[in-house]
Amino acid sequence: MGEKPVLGYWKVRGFAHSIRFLLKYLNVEFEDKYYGFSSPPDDYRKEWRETHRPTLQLDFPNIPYWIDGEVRMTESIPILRQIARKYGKELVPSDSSTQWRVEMVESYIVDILISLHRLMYFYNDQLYQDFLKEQLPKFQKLQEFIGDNKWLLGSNLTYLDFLLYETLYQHTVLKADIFQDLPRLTQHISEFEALPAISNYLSSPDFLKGPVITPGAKLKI
Ligand SMILES: N[C@@H](CCC(=O)N[C@@H](CS)C(=O)NCC(=O)O)C(=O)O
Repeated sequence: MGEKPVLGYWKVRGFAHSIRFLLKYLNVEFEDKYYGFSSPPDDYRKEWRETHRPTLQLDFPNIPYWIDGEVRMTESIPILRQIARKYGKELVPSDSSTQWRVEMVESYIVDILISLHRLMYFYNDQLYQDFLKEQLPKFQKLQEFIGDNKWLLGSNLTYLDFLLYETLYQHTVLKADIFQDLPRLTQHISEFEALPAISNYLSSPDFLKGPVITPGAKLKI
């Protein structure tokens, strides 16, 4: 038996939680390696950067990282895809003629998630108001895109539902009623949470409920 794969990330949800949900859903045994915040809050990256980052033999050292046998990689979305391809092929749409749709929506959701993180890092009231004004129409478009589908891309759950769920969830931590006029998105959250493997994980002692973001952010949620 080889060593267990390792997912390395801060002890926050951030860019890693969709990956953690995917691994738990697929029942992959892995080490969920947390990097804590033992350095002073204004320099919380110090220990990771000086002690761990240089030793991991990663092409582009960063976190989250994923080490699984020969695979030593960073970049959260490629990690999500890699895990789905290796452990959950049924979660990867296989119709190459619609691959463009999959990649388009993936990129669209990543932008939404990054905008949220940027807001938290540079937070002020004006930015928050502007953020809501820009973000809500994007969610409206996502709701239209899902339409009557059971899941984001159709009747089958895909790896992108993991990314969508986590992106939606993090926005509800920012503003609990953010999706009050977008019932299809609220429904996606509850249906995802009701998947047996996800519901078990959510109530297990392993599950990290928060925080969403690292201590470097102005808005600490
Ligand atoms: N594009 C990368 C971004 C990764 C990233 O920004 N990591 C942040 C936390 S979310 C970090 O603190 N990295 C540690 C470092 O820069 O050493 C991804 O999607 O994984």
